[in-house]
Amino acid sequence: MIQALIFDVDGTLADTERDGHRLAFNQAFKEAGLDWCWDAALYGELLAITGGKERISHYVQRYQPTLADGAHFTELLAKLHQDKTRIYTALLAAGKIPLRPGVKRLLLEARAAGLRLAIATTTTPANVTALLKYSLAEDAHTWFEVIAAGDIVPAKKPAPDIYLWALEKLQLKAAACLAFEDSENGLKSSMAAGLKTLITTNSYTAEQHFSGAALVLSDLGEPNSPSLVLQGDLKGEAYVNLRVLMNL
Ligand code: XBP
Ligand code: MG
Repeated sequence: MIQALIFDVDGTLADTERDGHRLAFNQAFKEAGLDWCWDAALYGELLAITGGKERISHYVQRYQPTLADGAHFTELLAKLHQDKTRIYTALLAAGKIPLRPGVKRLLLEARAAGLRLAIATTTTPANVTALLKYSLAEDAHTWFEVIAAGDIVPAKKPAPDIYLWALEKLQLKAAACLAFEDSENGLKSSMAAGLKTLITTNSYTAEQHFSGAALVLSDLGEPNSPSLVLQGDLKGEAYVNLRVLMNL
């Protein structure tokens, strides 16, 4: 019997990457006087590296190698990421990043049915609380019993660490939970933690491989705009509701 739902954040709760995180990275680079500009295509490549700090390091190693071994790179990296997080949370506070279809509806249904909620994400904790507060509800961070985010685990997705940490805090076995993800890195992480996983894709992940996922959909859907099934079977339902989850 499913007792808890564990949600990824970026790409799953909201489509945050192309028009959110990416713009914040670029603005932080500009404020630092760097002429780095991650266009949508390059950012799609860089998303293979999870974690903003790790992503910047990867970019520097690949495209700005002379900077990579500079003595001050560590400080520069920390400052760039702090600035980026400030800029990104301001974007969220301005209400610029809406939730994806069906997310609020399913969360409310799950809460009404007494299901426990958790988050397992690579992103920085401040980004999670800001997204929940400004795009879901003022007190929405209290809806989630566990918010497993960012650097609290040594290895980011696709490693299972962040999901194992969330399961530990929930004191639940993987079989009692369902994971919601958007990317191949995320699916690898949740499956390595033993979790049945529902995927909703987006423009950056639509072409990725999701073998092993319980369902792959365009989104969670709404009564007036059904989910598109890309892999698996909604068993006659038009969008993801609790019946769908219990039948997985
Ligand atoms: C997505 C990520 C994060 C974000 C950027 O996390 O990999 O790194 O792209 O956020 P998930 P930070 O899909 O697991 O939610 O800069 O705070 O890392
Ligand atoms: Mg994601």
